[in-house]
Amino acid sequence: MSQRTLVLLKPDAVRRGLIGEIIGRIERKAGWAISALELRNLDQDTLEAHYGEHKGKPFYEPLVVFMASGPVVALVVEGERVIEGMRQLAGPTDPIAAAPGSIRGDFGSIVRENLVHASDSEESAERELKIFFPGLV
Ligand code: RTP
Ligand code: MG
Repeated sequence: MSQRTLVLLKPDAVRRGLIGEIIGRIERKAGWAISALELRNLDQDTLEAHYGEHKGKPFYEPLVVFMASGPVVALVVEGERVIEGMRQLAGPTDPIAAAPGSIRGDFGSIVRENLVHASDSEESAERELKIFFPGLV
């Protein structure tokens, strides 16, 4: 089942020079392809639309400040079961709980600065892709 998902390399990943490392892992996955890619700074409206589900939670404000602290790389990745697969590649939200071999498990230790975002369901992917790549057909 071919799907599309939104991946963000968060500002910590860009600052730490991990763009190539992370994109390399995505590229090496058989049957997946990157179909859009852009380095950009996220404005408040985009962040509110993207992380609106977390508004009101204690981590929301610092999360938005962090996500606006530098450029992110936004990617569309498509391929076989890519939504579930990208979540597996990223690992759980808390990098200390993430297994070595996953992106968060290999490179992270802080819950907020956990390197990557990946859509968590088909509905989220559809919603998020419209926010970041509205021209996508
Ligand atoms: P994401 O949406 O970024 O792919 O991450 P996720 O699904 O694994 O985690 P989610 O619950 O959606 O949380 C979104 C992001 O908020 C930050 N966070 N900080 N307790 C905390 O300080 C806390 N909890 C979450 C993380 O950057 C998380 O990825
Ligand atoms: Mg999430």
